[in-house]
Amino acid sequence: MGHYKSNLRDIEFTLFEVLGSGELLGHGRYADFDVDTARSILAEIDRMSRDELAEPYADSDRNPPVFDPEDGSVAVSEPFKTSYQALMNSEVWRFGLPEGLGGTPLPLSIFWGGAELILGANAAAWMYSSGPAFASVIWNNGTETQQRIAEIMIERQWAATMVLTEPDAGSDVGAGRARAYPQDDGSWHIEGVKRFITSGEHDMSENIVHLVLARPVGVEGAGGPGTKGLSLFIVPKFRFDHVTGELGERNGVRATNLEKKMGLKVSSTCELTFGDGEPAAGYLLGEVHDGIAQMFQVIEYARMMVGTKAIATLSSGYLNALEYAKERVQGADLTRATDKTAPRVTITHHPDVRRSLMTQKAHAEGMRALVLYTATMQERVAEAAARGETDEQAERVNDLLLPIVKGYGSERSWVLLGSESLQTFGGSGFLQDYPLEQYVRDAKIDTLYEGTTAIQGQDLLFRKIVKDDGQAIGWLSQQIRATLADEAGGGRLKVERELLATALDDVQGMLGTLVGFLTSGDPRDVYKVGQNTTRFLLAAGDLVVAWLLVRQAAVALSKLDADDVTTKDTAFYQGKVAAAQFFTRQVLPRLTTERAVVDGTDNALMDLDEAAF
Ligand code: ST9
Ligand code: FAD
Repeated sequence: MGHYKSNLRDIEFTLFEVLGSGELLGHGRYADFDVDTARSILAEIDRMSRDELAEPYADSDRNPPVFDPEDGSVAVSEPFKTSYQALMNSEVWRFGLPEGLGGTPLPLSIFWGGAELILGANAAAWMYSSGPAFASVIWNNGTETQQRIAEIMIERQWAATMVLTEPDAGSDVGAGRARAYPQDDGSWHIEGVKRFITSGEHDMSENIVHLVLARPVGVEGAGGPGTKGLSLFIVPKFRFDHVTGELGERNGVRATNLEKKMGLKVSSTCELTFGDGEPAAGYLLGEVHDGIAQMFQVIEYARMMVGTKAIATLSSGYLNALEYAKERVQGADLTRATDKTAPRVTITHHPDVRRSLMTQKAHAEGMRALVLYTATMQERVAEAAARGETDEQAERVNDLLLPIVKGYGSERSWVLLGSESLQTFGGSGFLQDYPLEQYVRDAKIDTLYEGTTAIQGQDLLFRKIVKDDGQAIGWLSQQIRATLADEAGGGRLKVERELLATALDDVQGMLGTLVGFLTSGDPRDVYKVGQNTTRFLLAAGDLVVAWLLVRQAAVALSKLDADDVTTKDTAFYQGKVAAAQFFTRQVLPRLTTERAVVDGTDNALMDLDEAAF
């Protein structure tokens, strides 16, 4: 059995029984699909994920890619290559592409449901296989010639990367020093050193296309300070004929280091040096100097992906822990703890293990709902675009939720994987006999790349709430209030609704306090905000997850009321109700304390001499 334990039942429940993802199917762009087709696609992705994709998970951790400093090459292990090739051959990547580029339309909520399965089984394979997705960014933003490059990338299955970070420019992308020099033939020469580049070098595709942020030199109206002065360049590893795709000479971009990492080892993380003694030719994307906005199209997708990866890992961690707990016999039932002759029981009988398991279940399933709900916003945006319209509200709500998916999703997942999922195994969890220790190592990165949690917290508060004039969060609060007023589930969810109402008040109270600091007129009060952005991000995440769990519980209760519910479904739906009850009763009350902390914030921390730390 592979390491990966998927939860297709919960994905399908959330998509088709709660979010109504099936309603888009059977007409318009999705005339060829019905819910059964969608279910069979997910079932096939599930099978592939548990089999071919999960297969080399441990092996590729123990046998990570090997760097040859002589020629800057990176060799990936054979078992991983087989898995990667299975993913490429499955062509699931077509579901994410524009139709003009050979894409197969699929509602985005179903797409992200499938993505969870792949990311949970082998996230690195998904990352290496992102060439087609990157091609779609070139397709959407590029000139006609560059659109042909996008087609070539698909035809020849080229890999691709996103290249922002430099030794002195991590969170602060605008501090980047890489330069771009215009050439007479319309191309550019890139010079500089980038670091931490995922899939920056490997031997699984004949070419790698780097999307590189660099500052143009000597160009009027471009190349100023900060992120706005950055432009986005297409820089291939090998030059190529832009019509036929035939490879030409090696371009001057080389891997000059391969990082040795705590986890996610099979994903190569490279230092890339551009233009050191040989020109690194690049092409300005779309012939416009709009680099940071173009790169954020990639970043938004990647933040969704990272949050989904984290949550998928927690879900599999939980299901592994559950299986272990059902079999591990240790100790007597607590009611007979003093009776030394009492029969020994499986650890699922111990209240503390049950607390731990339900903590994992409620978070994993609630955060899955968060991912899929966010995807329905992206779906609305895409559907409107297909009609030649814009759905501004869905755009805003998606923007609001992305830092929660990424920031909250990764923080909660990584912490719970260590503190609860691994812990359930006792000392065995610390061993490589089980996947948990690798899950913990592989999931830690999710709080770091694509913007650290601190950056997600600031993004949420300053950009997605304050700059948005509170429009998206106002709309979301109304949705939560609608659930509070709703009778679904009847009196059986009365307590849960009351707890949810208190949590909503707490989060709104926190926000009110933070906005008060911002508008106090004292410039130093922004420090009080800065001390609380991560706290607020996590509180907002708890609130949204609780809301979605209560909605799920209401659906589950109505299903339980039906006459024809099977035994298996009864257990499933009871589990959904239990998760909502647990989360609202055991997690939400903490928000009242968090609110008190926010309200009581002063600047003592900022006044403290650094020497006192
Ligand atoms: C990394 C990769 O870590 C790790 C995993 C790699 C996996 C690879 C596989 C991924 C597959 C991807 C495939 C692509 C598929 C795509 C398909 C799509 C169809 N939202 O606030 P300002 C923009 S990579 C949108 O002043 P500062 C906006 O244009 C490294 N846009 O920022 C704005 O202008 P305006 C990741 C946003 O103070 C402009 O930026 N590194 C957003 O200059 C300036 O905004 C990081 O993530 C947003 N949320 O710079 C860096 N925010 O306001 C983290 C900004 O006029 N650091 N823009 O609209 C940050 O995010 C910083 O806050 C900062 C600050 C750099 C933005
Ligand atoms: P720093 O920015 O130096 O941050 C250090 C600490 O300070 C963090 O805790 C951070 O939260 C905090 N901090 C920094 N600034 C602020 C602030 N203004 N307010 C509050 N706190 C702050 N980059 C790419 O371009 N492409 C890739 O493909 C890619 N893949 C990666 C893969 C891996 C395995 C790793 C480790 C990194 C990757 N990165 C990639 C880089 C990644 O995005 C950065 O590491 C990340 O954005 C953080 O930058 P940094 O490491 O320089 O940390």
